[in-house]
Amino acid sequence: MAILDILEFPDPRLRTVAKPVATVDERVRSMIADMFETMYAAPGIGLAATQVNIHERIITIDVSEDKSEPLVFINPEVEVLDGEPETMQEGCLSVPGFYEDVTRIEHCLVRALDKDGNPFELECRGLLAVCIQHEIDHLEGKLMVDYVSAFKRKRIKDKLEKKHKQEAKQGKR
Ligand code: QAP
Ligand code: CO
Repeated sequence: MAILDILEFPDPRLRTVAKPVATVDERVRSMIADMFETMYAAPGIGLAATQVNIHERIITIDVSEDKSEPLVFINPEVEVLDGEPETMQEGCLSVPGFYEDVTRIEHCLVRALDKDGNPFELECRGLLAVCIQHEIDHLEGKLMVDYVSAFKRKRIKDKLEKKHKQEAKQGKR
């Protein structure tokens, strides 16, 4: 297992549209193990493969209090169930230090493959529903910052670019 580097906004690689996983094999399961290790170490509640520069449709999530409920979604499809939009403050490991209001439907049905390649369905509400939609956005090259004003997005970009320059100077990147 390994902790992978997480790409940070405005890295253009975060805009890649991920490809479906053709076969769920040991190669895929090994990437999933690395994604969980990376997500738990961060610590985060959700990670899309795109964020660790793997452009395949894989998501790891654990929204439990004690990090005891790992969920894997391969080739996920989401169907919005209720028309009830909810606004929640979201964070993102690829946009560290920033939390922004995003409005999403908080009840959805997800269809995906599990780590053995078997199809399953999961009805999601609340934080899990929000998180899965946030992570599926990553697989489409879409980011939380795309939901805020251009002015705010520019400010976030400038601040993160400044941080990246400082880290480069200190040999961290
Ligand atoms: C996505 O995000 C999410 O800024 C998962 O400095 C978050 O795990 C969906 C994190 C909230 C819905 C609601 C963010 C860690 C983790 C940071 C995360 C940071 C350290 C974010
Ligand atoms: Co994110």
